[in-house]
Amino acid sequence: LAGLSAVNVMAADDDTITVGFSQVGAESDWRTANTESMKSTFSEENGYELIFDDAQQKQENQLTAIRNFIQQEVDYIVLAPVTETGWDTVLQEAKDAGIPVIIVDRMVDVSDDSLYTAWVGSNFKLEGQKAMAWLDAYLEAKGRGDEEINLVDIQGTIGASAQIGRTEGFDEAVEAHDNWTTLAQQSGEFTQAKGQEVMESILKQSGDDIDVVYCENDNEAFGAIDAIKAAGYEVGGEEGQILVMSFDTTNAGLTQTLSGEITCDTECNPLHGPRVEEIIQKLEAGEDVDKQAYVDEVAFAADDTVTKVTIDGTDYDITPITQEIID
Ligand code: GYE
Repeated sequence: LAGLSAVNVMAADDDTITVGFSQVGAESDWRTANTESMKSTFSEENGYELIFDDAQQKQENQLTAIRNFIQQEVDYIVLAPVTETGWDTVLQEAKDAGIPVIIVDRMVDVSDDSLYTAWVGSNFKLEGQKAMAWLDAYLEAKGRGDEEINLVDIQGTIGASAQIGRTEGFDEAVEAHDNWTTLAQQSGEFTQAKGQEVMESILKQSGDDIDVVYCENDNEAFGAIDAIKAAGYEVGGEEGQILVMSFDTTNAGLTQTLSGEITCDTECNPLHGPRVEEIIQKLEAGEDVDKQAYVDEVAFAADDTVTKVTIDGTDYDITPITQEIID
């Protein structure tokens, strides 16, 4: 019996898949949910050993983490890259070591696509386009379609796919409207503290002129809303108020949408653990995997003024938020 159980233990050990995960940091609620999804998926009881590294939003820390994973001869490297560029050398090292790399969430911009095996994440540009199409339809429905509208963009971490795509969606929509003007465009680094700080300084310069604040994630929106209220302005979707938009649809973000402080919150799904696991299981079985896979996402609004937008011929629902959806 003793011998048998020893064999069983050995067999279990051999089956264990070691995954090194280089995570961006813990800058936002979205990120926390993403980390939890990865940790609960790649658990011991599911047959994995997860080596988790938090890079504190610094690429140099991610480079070190990946090199450590290579040295530890992990079976798979999973990378949530802070920015898009600067990965060629280290990914070549992983490739030379024969370790498959799966990119998750944000994208990498590499000269040679064979430097990673697969990517899964969101279409950040489409998120931005949906949000701005909602704004366009919303202002139109409120009879403000021809009014001069002044916008502020609190950007994410500069160079991150989530920032690049959402900023592109914003810029293109502003360019398409003669009566829309960008008053300020500055990074809030995807954090509440920086979102608040940036908003405070923009309010000092041009508080009375701001119509819309486009925050590139929920945590920035929380900080911006605090700053707006502290400066004596009202947030909301009516004329005379500052309309706040956001991304991520975290619990707290949707709660602020329900209260009307965020007027539109566009979804960005953080639950990538099972998606990455599916890729790994397919690779284990010798099956092909998609090189790139986008997650389907929706958007929520404080009310039902606009319930649908159309982008490049495709319709997207905008759902009025309710407490049941948050629960
Ligand atoms: O929107 C933000 C987080 O890359 C999609 O990173 C992610 C973004 C997310 O800090 O909250």
